[in-house]
Amino acid sequence: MSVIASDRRTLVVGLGKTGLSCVRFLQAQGRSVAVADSRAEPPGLDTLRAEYPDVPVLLGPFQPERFTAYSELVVSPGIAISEPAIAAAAENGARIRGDIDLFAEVAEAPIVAITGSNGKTTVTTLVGEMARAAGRRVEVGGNIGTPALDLLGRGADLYVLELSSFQLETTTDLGALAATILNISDDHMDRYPNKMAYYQAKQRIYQGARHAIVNLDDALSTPMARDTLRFICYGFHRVNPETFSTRDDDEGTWITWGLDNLLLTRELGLIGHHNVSNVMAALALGKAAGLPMPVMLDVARRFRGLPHRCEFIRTLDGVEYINDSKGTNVGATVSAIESLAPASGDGKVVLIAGGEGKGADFAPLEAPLSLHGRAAVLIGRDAPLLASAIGHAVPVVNASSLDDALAQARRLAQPGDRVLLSPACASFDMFRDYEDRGDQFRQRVEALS
Ligand code: UMA
Repeated sequence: MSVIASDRRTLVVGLGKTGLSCVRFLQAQGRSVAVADSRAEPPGLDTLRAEYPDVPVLLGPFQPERFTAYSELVVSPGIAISEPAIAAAAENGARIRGDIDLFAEVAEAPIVAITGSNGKTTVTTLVGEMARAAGRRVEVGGNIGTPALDLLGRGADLYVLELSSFQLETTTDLGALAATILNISDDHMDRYPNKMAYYQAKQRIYQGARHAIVNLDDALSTPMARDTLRFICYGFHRVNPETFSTRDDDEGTWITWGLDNLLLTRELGLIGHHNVSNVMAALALGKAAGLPMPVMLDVARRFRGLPHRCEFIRTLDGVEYINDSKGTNVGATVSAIESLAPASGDGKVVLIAGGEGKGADFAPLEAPLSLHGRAAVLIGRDAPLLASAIGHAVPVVNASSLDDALAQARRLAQPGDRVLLSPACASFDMFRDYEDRGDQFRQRVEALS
């Protein structure tokens, strides 16, 4: 079929949450759509058939000759645009778009847009809470869960979107009121040919933005093209005008704006060095969105973070118990140990780790554990691999269950220490998923007496 014959037809590629939201949006606009998914039974199939029985569905391996029949492809984030059938359609003149691109075109309110390799869910949630506390009609979504197009029509006066590099690949001229790349480290290297391609995808968040929120501690956070962007910066120990930063004095470490002290980091409901950075980012985004500082600070004090991400559970016998079950890879666990250690003064970390290591190299855990570790309690299938990687850094004990691990960790910890569940592994050998692992840990810690 020629491009001319199919001129106004759109193919929605992917039938997950995003694909469904795109079909609903395009149908409401009276556009003619078809859907393709490479799986035989994609998750949104039953809903689509019930809601839109007339929408054609192409299932099974993508075929370039079928894709070239469409003038526009709206591609879900789980599918790379380098996919041959998508590349063939593009070659044939089709416009390749994504749900965020469609959203930006019709959004009824300013957008605060957040990406980054780590911390984006925390910052997105925090900015959303700040806006809500300030009385704004805020809608929060994107990669965080609710597809952006499903946020339309709810009377929002502000959108806060978490965006993945996958979503940004297909986004042009987002036009955010405030945008940020929190940080960049290797992630999704199975999808990108190199780190540069991942970085370039993330940089698209700044296209058409009014304010760029720049992390001075990560050069890759800075926009490549500056245009008319206004910068609001943040970073540790860089007291400057128009900058959120930190300063130490006799009372402790302050978060500052320009020369003003705003709040002490120990007042924060979140724990860990990385979360001080996340709070500064949220304050900067909120400032760009016109949120009142006292309200934002109040929320920063109350916000206790998200479950399973360096989540503080309780203090018992002078020992703090932390659930970082989301630490499913070595990098996340290294960061949790490093981030939690400075706040614990003379205290050390008793690490509970182990599970399915997914073939990872555990060696990077050795250095932070040598510095900050009291001991490690190992669980799960790959406990022996972990033991050989970290056995020289800290005393290591094995545990047969989570109960056993907690009992041993409690015995090993000293007042001022932190017991940290951050497994560096997937959970599937012992638990349903990381949430189940974290929930079980939390329940057991809460039951300790
Ligand atoms: N898939 C196929 N064939 C297809 C279409 C999809 O095999 O034809 C596979 C993809 O490879 C992927 C899965 O199906 O493994 C889901 O892909 P999708 O694009 O249909 O996913 P959605 O259900 O639309 O969910 C997406 C985001 N998923 C991904 O980016 C993989 C969700 O982020 C997001 O919450 C949702 O849109 C709403 O915006 C999840 C995620 O894992 C949480 N994100 C990654 C991350 O945070 O690291 C980027």
